[in-house]
Amino acid sequence: MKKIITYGTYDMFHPGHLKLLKRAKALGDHLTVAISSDEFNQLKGKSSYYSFEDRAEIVEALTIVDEVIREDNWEQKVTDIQKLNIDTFVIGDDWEGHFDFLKEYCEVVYLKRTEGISTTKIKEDLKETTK
Ligand code: C2G
Repeated sequence: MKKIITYGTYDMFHPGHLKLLKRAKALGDHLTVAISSDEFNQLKGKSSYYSFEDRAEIVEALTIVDEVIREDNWEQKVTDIQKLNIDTFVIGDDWEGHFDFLKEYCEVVYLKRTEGISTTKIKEDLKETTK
């Protein structure tokens, strides 16, 4: 069984998130998604609209997702990959090159980001329409 892992905040779940997860799952048989905790989001300089619990519940409900874990820090990826016997680490190409160090432990794949959509853009567009 080929195991895939990916990491992210996944706030205000949108088509860009879904397209990433679908392509990640298509690379293997089992997909684990590590959802950034609220505390880790602060470290990332991000504040999410929904709590960790709500963001994790939405992603966990997807049939293409087999497992959800917490992402609490930058350092846990290596131990996650070893502990979970991960074959492939996947993330959007906005992170191109940032996680090449994981190539020592598993395959690393950067998938093209879906253009024109982001949680930030959704918030900005909504602000415009409600003016
Ligand atoms: N994504 C995408 N297309 C978009 C928006 C996001 O493909 N239009 C992808 C990102 O590249 C990422 C995933 O969806 O792979 C989740 O995006 P975010 O929730 O923004 O995650 P991020 O803040 O990038 O967290 O340790 C890694 C970090 O936790 C990644």
